[in-house]
Amino acid sequence: QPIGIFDSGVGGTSIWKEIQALLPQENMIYLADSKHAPYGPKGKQAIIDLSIKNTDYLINQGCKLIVVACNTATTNAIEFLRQNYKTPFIGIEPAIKPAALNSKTHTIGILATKGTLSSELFHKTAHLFASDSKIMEQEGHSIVELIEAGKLHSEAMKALLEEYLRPMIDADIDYLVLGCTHYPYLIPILLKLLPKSIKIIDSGEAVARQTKAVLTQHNLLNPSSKKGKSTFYTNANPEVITALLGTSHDIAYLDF
Ligand code: DGN
Repeated sequence: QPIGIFDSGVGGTSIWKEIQALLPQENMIYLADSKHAPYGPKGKQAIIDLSIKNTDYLINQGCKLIVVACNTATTNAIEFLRQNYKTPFIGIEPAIKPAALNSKTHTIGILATKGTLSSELFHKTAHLFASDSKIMEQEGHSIVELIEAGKLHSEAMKALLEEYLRPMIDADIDYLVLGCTHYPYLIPILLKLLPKSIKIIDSGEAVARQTKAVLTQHNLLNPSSKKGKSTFYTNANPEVITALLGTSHDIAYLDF
């Protein structure tokens, strides 16, 4: 039985990478709902409806666990999904807690989508774990769209990031939290734009560890010692995923 992963686009493949590295024997099916990306501006009910559609597809493929590899869908829909399906769900939230715990300047930056930054769950987490820190929030307006259009390494992206990072650098943040699963692909660009004193963190590894823990707890780990197989389905141009992951993967167009 495979692990199912979905995102409002190609960004969740950054989470797939982490799970694959930790659990190489697992089979996985990745669903990139690029056609409806970004989910952020759609509102809660629409995000729940899309999450149901993605979940039903993955469950029909026999998935034993679903990873909601999207901060926006997690904050808006995971509660509903957990209440309405028997399958275990893993979600992703911005790594505010480790950033705030380790910050020396007590000032951290977060780059995330509007849907995540305006959510109740984000505010709760920020209040709980970062009440001693100043949080510089920046909405990553247009970043997801550029990545979905295959323009990760473009001048437009660099210019946007420079604009978004400037106030954070000026405010002396020492941690930058990447609160969207598309953003780990920005790391090589960010490293060139940020002073060395600023560390970048995301939640990918934590999600992989949590996936392993929940599979173990439910006795669902694949006992095979053979390398698992991953299949990627996208309802947009498959080339965008190929550009991120390379040509050695099974990536197909699916109309959903
Ligand atoms: N990868 C999604 C996330 O982590 O929030 C993209 C957000 C979106 O759909 N706007």
